[in-house]
Amino acid sequence: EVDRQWWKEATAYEIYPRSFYDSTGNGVGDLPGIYEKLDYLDDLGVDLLWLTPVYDSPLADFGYDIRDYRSILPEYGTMDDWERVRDGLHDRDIRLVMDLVVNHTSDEHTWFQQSRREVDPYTDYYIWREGESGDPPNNWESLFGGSAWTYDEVRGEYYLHLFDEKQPDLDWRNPAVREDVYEMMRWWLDRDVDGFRMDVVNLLSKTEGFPDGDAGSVVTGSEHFINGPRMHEYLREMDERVLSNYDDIVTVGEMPGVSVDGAREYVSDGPLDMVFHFEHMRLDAGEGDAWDFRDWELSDLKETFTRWQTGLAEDGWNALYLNNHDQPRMVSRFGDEEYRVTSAKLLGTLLHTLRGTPFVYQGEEIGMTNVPFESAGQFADVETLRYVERMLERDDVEGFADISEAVRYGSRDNARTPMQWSDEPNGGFTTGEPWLAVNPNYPEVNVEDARADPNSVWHYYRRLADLREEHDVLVYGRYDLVAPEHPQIYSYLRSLGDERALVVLNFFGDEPRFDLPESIEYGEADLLLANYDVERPAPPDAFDLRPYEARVYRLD
Ligand code: ISL
Repeated sequence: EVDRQWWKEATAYEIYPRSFYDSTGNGVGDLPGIYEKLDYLDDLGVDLLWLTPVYDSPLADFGYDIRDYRSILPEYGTMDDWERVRDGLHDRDIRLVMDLVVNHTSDEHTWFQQSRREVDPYTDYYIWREGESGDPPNNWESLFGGSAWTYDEVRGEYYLHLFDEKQPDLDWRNPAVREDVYEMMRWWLDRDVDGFRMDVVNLLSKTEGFPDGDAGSVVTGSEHFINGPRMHEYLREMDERVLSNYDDIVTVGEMPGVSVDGAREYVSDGPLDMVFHFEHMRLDAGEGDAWDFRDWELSDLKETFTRWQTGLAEDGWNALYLNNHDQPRMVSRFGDEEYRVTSAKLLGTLLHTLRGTPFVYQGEEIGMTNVPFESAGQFADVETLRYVERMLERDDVEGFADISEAVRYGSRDNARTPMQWSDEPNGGFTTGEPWLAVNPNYPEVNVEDARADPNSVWHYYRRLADLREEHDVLVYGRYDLVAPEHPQIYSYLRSLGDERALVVLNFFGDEPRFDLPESIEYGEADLLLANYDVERPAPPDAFDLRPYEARVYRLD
């Protein structure tokens, strides 16, 4: 029996508003800009839009540092503009999910301003501790590097921030904090929001007593703040007090450091429908810090996806993504810029034919790539800037050149350069100076050209969205890995009743042979989609694949 849900069938799209479309010429994307592009989203086949933060913010982390949860950043527009976007989406049957960032606020939020002055009831809204003889209370590190504690002159104590020092962590142990958050969530849900993407939601609870963390983990202290002791209690309470009172909404929890067993627990016990995990984002992680990269292996990639596909087969549901506003562009990471269009289609095929809800990140649908950054001055992202700053202070680092390779590959700014709409100056994103320079490849990589070319990544994504609508097996079918040992090909079979779909993906630039295992029997085979021309397709029993070739067959 299939547990049908609209959000399982949806194709989701993530917008990073600052970089989507600028309607005013000030170089910054905005809500009226999104409004102008609603038909674009509809044409692409989007059913669910995740909007990253548009709330009032001093922009230390470009909106993930919220100053006021109930107002829109003037640069992005007004509440009326937001309502127009919401209504325009709903008119097109596209649901709207907002970003819920409640592990921390901005230090400019009135809660923090009053907390640091010990004004009740805000005194205990954040996590304040005295230092240890002039040092921070413990050795915990921020996910952006450096100590997770900053001394506040006003209060004369340290406060905890798992991200930037301008993002103090709320104290979720305080019932008044939780009640304020719940009230804010109701405020948005009463304005017809269709759900939330919950930012780092498994970081809300910290080990009581704030003990030192084990040295040697990627982020020191993380065993004390990832999936902490009261996580399930908080989420159950949030469900009771807020989410269970609204029908038909969807919730996605972003969870660094969550395992598949952990994710299954979260989604079967509490308000979360799906989880964004990070295991496939660690496939190219080295042994060192977050900026230590190595080549990923196809065997690890298959193993990781397969574990999540089977681990959430009975309970739970995968939220699928290959890149987002925090990650390098997927073509540059898991594909091949030399085969930009073909490998973008290959990865798109993976994203849309695994079991789960695919989340497309703006620009992915035209195969946008990483950026050829040349100097430290070209970055805007706080995580990148802090890392560069820390590294340049070290004696063994002479200059940017020593770290440029890692930074160029891993910086979140790769994902944040403006959307490339056309071959006009600045990719048609703005008539002014863009807040972050446009990728210089915009004359070749842009929406206008992609829409005019029937063989583009854009049209392929459009077909992938249709394919999931036409074939239930691609949404609900079970997943079985095929030819597990193949060194170049990732293949799997999806099955639902008598319906079966076979996916064959060549992840490399050479031309390997695929042999269908004899155990998979069928009468007729029908080629549903491929990223190359396949003339008179032969049955998929045995064939040679071209570089980065992807095929999806229906088997009867
Ligand atoms: O971006 C990362 C790796 O480069 C992650 O460590 C990231 O910080 C983590 O995925 C959490 O991300 C979310 O919360 C952050 C914010 O900066 C990110 O943009 C957001 O997606 C803090 O709110």
